[in-house]
Amino acid sequence: NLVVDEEKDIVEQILEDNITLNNDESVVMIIDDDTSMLMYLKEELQKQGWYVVAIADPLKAVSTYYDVHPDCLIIDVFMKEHNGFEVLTFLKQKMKQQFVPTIMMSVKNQKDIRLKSYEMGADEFVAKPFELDELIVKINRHLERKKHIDNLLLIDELTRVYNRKYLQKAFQQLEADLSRNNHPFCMAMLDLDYFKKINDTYGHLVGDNVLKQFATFMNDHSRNGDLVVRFGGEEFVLLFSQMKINNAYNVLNRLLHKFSLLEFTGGEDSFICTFSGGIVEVNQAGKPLSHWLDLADSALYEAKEHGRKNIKL
Ligand code: GH3
Ligand code: MG
Ligand code: MG
Ligand code: MG
Repeated sequence: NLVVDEEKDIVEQILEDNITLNNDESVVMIIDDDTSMLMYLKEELQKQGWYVVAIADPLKAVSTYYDVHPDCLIIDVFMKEHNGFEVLTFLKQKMKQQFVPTIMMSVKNQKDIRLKSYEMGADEFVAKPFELDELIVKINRHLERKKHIDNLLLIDELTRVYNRKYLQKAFQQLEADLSRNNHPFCMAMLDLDYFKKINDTYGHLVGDNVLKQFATFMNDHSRNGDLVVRFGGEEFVLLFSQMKINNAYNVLNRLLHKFSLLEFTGGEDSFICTFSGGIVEVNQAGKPLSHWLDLADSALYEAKEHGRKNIKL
C-alpha cells in the first residue's frame, strides 16, 4: 500500500525536503482515510506548486504536525478510527496561537455537520464530491490569507519595516546563497545617536516620527534583495545581499551623510539626527546569526566611542 509506505517515511521525507524546501512554498496537509482520494488530491494539488503531505492515519497527522507545519489543513470528517472533528481538536491544541486555515470535507453535506465544522473552528466546509478547480481556488485564497497574516507578525508596527523575528529567516536565506554560490553579504547594526535627547527635548511622538522617517529613508535607499529590520528601540539591522564590505561601507557612509542633512521638526524647532554603525562581512557559512550580530555590535560600539556619526568595520 503506497500510502502506508509513505507514512512510515513521512518524517524523514519532510526533514530531508525541508533542507531544499523553498521558504515560499506552501505546505498543504490532507488527512483522509480514503487512500485513492488522498492520492488523487495529492497529485492534483502538487501541480499547483504546493508541497502536499497526504496522511491516511489521523494519529500520524497529529504526531507529525510540528514536522510538517502545514499552511493549510484539509480534514475528512468521517474516518474509520478517529473522526475529523476529533483530529481537528487535537490539531487545534498543537496550533496554539498560530493561524492555520482548515477545510473540513465530507460526503455528508448536512447542516449539522457544516455547523459543527464552523463551530469547531474550521474555515471552510467542502462537500464531496467536489469540483477540483473550485477547491483549488479556495485553498489558494486560504494560503494567501495565511501568508498575509504571517507577514503581519513579521512587521514592526511603528516603522513598517521587518521586525527582529524576520531577521533569522532572511539571514538563513542569504546564508544558503553564500554556501551555494559563495556570495558574501554584509550586515550592519545601526543605532541613532543621542536619541534619548530627542525624546527628552521634543517628546516621544517626535521621537517616534524620527524612527519612522529613518526606517522609510533606509527602505527607500535599499536595493531589491536588501533588508531593513528594526532590531529594537532605535537600533536597526541592515542586510546587504551579495556585497563586499568595502562596498557596504561606502554605501552606508553615503546614507549617513544624506540622512544627516534631513531636517526634523519638534515644536518650533528644527533639528537633525545622525546615526552610528558597525558592519561585518558574512563570508563564511555555518556560524549562527548571533555570531555576526555580536561582531557588528562591537564595531558599532567602536563607532560610538569614536564620537558617533560614523561607521566602523
Ligand atoms: P547613543 O548615541 O549612545 O546611542 O545614545 P542614545 O540616547 O541614542 O541611547 P540610549 O540607549 O541611551 O537611548 C535610546 C532611547 O531610545 C531610549 C528609549 O526611550 C528610546 N526609544 C526606544 N524605543 C523607542 C520608540 O519606539 N519610540 C521612541 N520615541 N523612543 C524610543
Ligand atoms: Mg472518510
Ligand atoms: Mg541603542
Ligand atoms: Mg542610540
